[in-house]
Amino acid sequence: MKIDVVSLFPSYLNPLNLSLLGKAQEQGIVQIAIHDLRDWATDPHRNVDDTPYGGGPGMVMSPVVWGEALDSIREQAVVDPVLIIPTPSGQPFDQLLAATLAREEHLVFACGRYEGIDSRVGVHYSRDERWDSVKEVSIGDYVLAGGEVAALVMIEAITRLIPGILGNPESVIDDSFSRLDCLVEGPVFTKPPIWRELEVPQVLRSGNHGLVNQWRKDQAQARTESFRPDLLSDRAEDPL
Ligand code: 6GU
Repeated sequence: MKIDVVSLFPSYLNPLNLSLLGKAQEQGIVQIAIHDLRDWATDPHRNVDDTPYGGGPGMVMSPVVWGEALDSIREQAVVDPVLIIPTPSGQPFDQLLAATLAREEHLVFACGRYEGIDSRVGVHYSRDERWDSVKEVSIGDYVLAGGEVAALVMIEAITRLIPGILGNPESVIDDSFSRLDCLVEGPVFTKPPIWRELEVPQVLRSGNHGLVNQWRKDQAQARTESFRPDLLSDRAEDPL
């Protein structure tokens, strides 16, 4: 998978070279390129934003600069990329969307700052048949200062679903939100069996796999009921 990220603060994306993703890049499973949006600014001050039409606070990022950046990335591409625009007003990012995007060959993240990117950018590229699709995506109900951290979150969630990236493919299947029953996961324990007077539940040390599985299901159900009742009412389908 090829991933391009365009940002005014390229060093925000440095963590992509660490850990699992760093290894995946060395192995050639994923190729990540970070681009500085300002490289495509053409005016003498290399501005990338301007005041909003209709008034109001803050600045809006220029469609002209974004157009140059995204066209030039498309020129280098070998397949039609998916354009992802992180924004708190987008569709919710969830495990189903992560799994869908994990099957794509080329993703381009356009990270906005300030009050966001001129809305015509998304409209233009969704009409451009040289792009597979455009998705405006939010990672949750809160506002970040820019799209960079949201892109990091999405890239981590997406790439760990690519075959060959995780050491143990089974650990993907068992994660919260990816199981058949769409529950969050229950508690986990390791040695020692007693730590600061807290004991690991006896059933987990019983060696009875049937009892262990039933206990884990019950725990997952209880935890979901208390923290995420919305997951139980939606009956969301299995993403994998
Ligand atoms: Cl994708 N971007 C920003 N700036 N804030 C957010 C977000 C994205 N998702 C939640 N809050």
